[in-house]
Amino acid sequence: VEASIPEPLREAWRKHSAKEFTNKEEFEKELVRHIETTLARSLYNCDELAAYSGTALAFRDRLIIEWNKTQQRQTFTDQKRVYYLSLEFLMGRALDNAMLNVGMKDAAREGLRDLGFRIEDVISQEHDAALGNGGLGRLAACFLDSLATLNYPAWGYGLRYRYGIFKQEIVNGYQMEIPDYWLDNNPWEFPRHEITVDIQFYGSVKKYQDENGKIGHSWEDGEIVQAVAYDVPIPGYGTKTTNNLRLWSSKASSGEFDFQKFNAGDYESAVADQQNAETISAVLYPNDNLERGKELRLKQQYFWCAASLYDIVRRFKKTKRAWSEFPDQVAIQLNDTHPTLAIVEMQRILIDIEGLEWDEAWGIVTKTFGYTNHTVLPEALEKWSVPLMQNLLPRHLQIIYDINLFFLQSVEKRFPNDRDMLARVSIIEESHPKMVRMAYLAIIGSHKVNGVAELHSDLLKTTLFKDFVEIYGPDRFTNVTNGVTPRRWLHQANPALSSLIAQKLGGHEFLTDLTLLDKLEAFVDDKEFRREWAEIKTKNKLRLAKLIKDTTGYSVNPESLFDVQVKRIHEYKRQQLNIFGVIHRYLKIKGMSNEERKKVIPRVSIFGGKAAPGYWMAKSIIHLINKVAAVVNNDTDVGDLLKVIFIEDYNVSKAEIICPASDISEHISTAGTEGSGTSNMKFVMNGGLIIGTCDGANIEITREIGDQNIFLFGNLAEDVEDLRHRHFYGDFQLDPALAKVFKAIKDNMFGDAGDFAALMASIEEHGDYYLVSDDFHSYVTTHEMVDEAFLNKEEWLAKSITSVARMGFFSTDRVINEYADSIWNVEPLAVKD
Ligand code: 6GP
Repeated sequence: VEASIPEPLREAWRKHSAKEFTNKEEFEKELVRHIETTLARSLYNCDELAAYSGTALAFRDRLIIEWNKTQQRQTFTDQKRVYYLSLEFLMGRALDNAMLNVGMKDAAREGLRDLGFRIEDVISQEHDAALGNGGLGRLAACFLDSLATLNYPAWGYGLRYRYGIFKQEIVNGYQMEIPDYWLDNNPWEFPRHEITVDIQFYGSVKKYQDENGKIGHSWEDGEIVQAVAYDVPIPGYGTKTTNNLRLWSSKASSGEFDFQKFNAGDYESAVADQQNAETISAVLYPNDNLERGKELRLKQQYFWCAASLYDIVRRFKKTKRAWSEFPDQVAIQLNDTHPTLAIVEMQRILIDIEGLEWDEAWGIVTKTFGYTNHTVLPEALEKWSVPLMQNLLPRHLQIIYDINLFFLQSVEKRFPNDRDMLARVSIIEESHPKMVRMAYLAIIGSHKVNGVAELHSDLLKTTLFKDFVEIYGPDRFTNVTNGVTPRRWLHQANPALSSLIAQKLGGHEFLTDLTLLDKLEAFVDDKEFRREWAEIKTKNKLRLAKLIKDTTGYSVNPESLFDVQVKRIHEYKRQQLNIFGVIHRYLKIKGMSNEERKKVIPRVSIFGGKAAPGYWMAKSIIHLINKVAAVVNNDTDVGDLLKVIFIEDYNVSKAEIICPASDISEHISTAGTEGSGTSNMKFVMNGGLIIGTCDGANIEITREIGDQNIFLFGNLAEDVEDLRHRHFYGDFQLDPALAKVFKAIKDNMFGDAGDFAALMASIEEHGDYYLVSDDFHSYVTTHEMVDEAFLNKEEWLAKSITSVARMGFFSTDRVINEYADSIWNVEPLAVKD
């Protein structure tokens, strides 16, 4: 408040206060001004990149004006805010989204055209903001869009990685990882060099007695690293609300440490310290659904949690409210267990710094936090070694032990003499070394725990967190089925479809109330509508065919059935099942007579996705796909009947081209392994059908769109354990059709079979954990049904339209409203003009 301009002088300010451009003319003026002054370029020196930067800066001005007003409004009304803590925000590009959300894309298109630029070329200059791995990070990005669109007072908190997820190149069929330095020409962030927090690591804990004889703990010495805030404005669609995503960047503290070294003439080591500090926010860990327990990762987690909490607490303290009101003002959502240390840090702030008693503090903490689990895969569940934590965060480890002690005492009371139960639910796993089970800590420190689809949430309650359901009762555990934002995944990715729908429904209201799509069903039998629907799909397939040509050199026929599987490469997601299916198809075609070949539905099998750099099995799956592509695509005997494409460097902006272009997409994880899946929703929303297992949100998609509109196959989740058990005891027979596929691979049809030996052995010899063989027959016969159905164009179109009409449930607007009602207890803040 002390920095504000005195009231009598504010008139001068208001007279010149920044104004938004509101039409093409004003946009052009801003564009040219930014290019000439901010960028120091001229009309003789303005390429597409400069046009992009100028356009982005003009829109950034608009966003930041509304950002300022939104923040003032939220501070003034001072109602409860939501803080979404996520180590990943997979945002993709910002410009197109900003133009559509503020509703000025047409003005920009015309303004750019006046200067000789095509808006599509300008938009594609932008580097993706890829601060995430896959589903979990993209979900966070969709949430931010919905939070702003629905006018919730909400902040995202994350890390400002200098390197996002690596860029993938395919060299001789192998994945290579290239660092993704993305911060040059990034106009979307505002550095806040004045907003810094000192974060402590290492050191030791001293116990002391204050003047009243009360015991306290102080965390002393160690290293200090500074967190600097970078703010990214998040515009809502069709609203003035512009929320904030605050990303922390690490740098050496300017405190005594360095000065001592400088003064001692130790310049080099002072600079080395600085570099050391900067490594904390240097790089995103490239693992999806896999944890590696690296110390630097734990440092990232604490650094980001501590900085964010300091910020949240500072904002709360300005209101001068009693601590007991904290949970009425603040809801903090933990995106997976990555931010679980925030629970411990909050308890530390309250007891060590603010002087509250343990019980009162713990009551505040548990009312504040909610925890979302995204996976049941054991290899993804975080555990941190006790010695590592002891060294890095000595006071936090003590607090964790205390939390555990009080928790186990309460369990003991409820379940006397059940030692097994105590061992099972203890936050500390009694292994060598001992480990801190972060999911258990997150459950104990939160008032709500949710899974991300019905089946997933049920599995959490009946398997992973079963004991905790007994201890706390079922009410702490809930489900919030995922969604996607229709603004990016329908309107932005598929403008033609969005405008056809708007034409039929009389406007774009469906973009903020997706249930309105159901009105489309009335037009299913409308011949002209179907024709337009089909034409849009064809154009989208042509757009993808061009991307394929430009990036792989292969030509594909847009009349073919486009069959797409794009997502992180993981054994549980079973791209291996898909590529074995493709080989099966290839062998079948090779064995056909010319007459038989005439009946084959031409198909393009499209893959995309990154493997974690250390995940060998996933990398060999990518290798196999590329080897199969090289053989099949060059086999003139097969021609257009089958093409295999691996699109390298799958990312958000490629997804925007791929999703609208599929006829069918594959969501074929082993039943019970996929939390939800969200690309399944994107594909269906764009009129693609899906082939999938009864897993994750596929089940709820089926319920909504009807089982005649989806191709389901494979074993059910309830049978998986039994099958695995049987395999383990030797009861396993390789599916005969799959055996032929393996034979072809072993005969070196796709290059050196040795390269794929481990992949085949995992199925033939090592128990087929992901049930590839068990599901193979049902998978290939279901694909035959897909071919059959595709023959009947009219039926297919009816399925496509009906499915889109019934996808209203899968908007993140519905998701966010559910979190707001059942977990956060927050209200939107109405915006008046
Ligand atoms: C993913 C799940 O695998 C996916 O099924 C879900 O749709 C998505 O989260 C969003 O909820 N999980 C991750 O990406 C992950 O790394 C630790 O989980």
